[in-house]
Amino acid sequence: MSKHSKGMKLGTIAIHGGPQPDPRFGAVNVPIYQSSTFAFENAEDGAAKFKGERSGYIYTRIGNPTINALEEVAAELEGGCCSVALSSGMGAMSTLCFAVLKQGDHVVATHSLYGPSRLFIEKHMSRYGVTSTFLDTSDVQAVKDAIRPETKMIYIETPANPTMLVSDIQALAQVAHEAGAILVVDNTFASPILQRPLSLGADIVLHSVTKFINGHSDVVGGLLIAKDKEWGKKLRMAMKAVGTNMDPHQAYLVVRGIKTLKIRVLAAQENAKRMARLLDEHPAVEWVKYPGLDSHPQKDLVDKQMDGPGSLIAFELKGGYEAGKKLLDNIQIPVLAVSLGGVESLIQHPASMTHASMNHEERLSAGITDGLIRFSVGIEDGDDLIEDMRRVLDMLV
Ligand code: LCS
Repeated sequence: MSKHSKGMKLGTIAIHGGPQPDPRFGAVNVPIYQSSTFAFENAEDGAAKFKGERSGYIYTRIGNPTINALEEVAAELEGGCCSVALSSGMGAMSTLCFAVLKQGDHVVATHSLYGPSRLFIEKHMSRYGVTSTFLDTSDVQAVKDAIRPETKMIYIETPANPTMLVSDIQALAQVAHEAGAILVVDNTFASPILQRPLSLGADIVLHSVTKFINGHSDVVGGLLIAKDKEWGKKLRMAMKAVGTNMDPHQAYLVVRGIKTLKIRVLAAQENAKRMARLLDEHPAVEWVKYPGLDSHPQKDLVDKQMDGPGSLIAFELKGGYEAGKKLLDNIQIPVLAVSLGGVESLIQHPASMTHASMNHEERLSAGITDGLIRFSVGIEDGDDLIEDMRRVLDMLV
């Protein structure tokens, strides 16, 4: 923790957190230590570092000063003890599973997860003897009922991709701990600016850094942040073993992106609030799910555990998928692309894109209807975004 961010609020930590300025020459921005390996002072020094008796860098898969700068600021933002930076959000997911699970274990998870995250647990971990139950984790009793003696992890996305389902972190942490399991929260949609799961009892937080944390749609990356040192060590050991580490250049860009995390998240949220109101009131729209609307099914919980509703909106048009296709093909400012949380607005169709790895039945039972459109509202001028959307919606009435 730098002396400039100690005990400070998130907007200050995002800018001054981690080992800044760089201790060697006082560089205000963390240098890119683009080196795969680090020289030992002598044979005894190398042996001591390998034994863990002396701190210092050995090899970039194990640790690197630029990557470490990102890990430190991320841990400070989420209020964790430590973190590991991974090559992608899916790298974080696989590292987590290798660190936590073994043959015979059981996982309870949100039914509406990012498609490949669900696929990883359901189809890949099952080959190693791990079983799983996917359900509506906003229903705490249903989660309790799904717990088995061998349940090791409750894994939730809240808000969930792409349904915006919100689950009660505090209640589920209690359910997990009573069962001798851990609660892991994918905090990608909220970012630490709007939600800090570790302070609500979660054990580990996962991020696709690709999204808000980096924020400029130019890096793919992941993070795992642990509440305590035990889990921090296990995650690092798994990362070393699986080889899912981040690259120093990637880490440098993410540290740079984090400096504007707060203003980006808040600016996008302001635009999203306006956009959700427009969609909610427009006759071409069948329904809207946005945590900032009173109609959101878990609105009270949103107000309790989040500092704001964020900038992701799910909606469906009255004309279903056919009308949705017209919207996607005619809207001008939002880019028709997967991913989310960048400075630019991104719009996509989950059933045929991000959640195509789930079958139709699985999608419907998770609330991912064929006509659902997911809109990640960016930080463009809000008037332009609203004007653009209104023009296309008016065409569809
Ligand atoms: N968790 C969530 C909530 C995600 O949305 C994603 C990616 C991941 C984990 C995996 O992260 P990655 O490996 O891509 O960095 N979500 C995407 C999406 O909704 N569209 O494209 C990617």
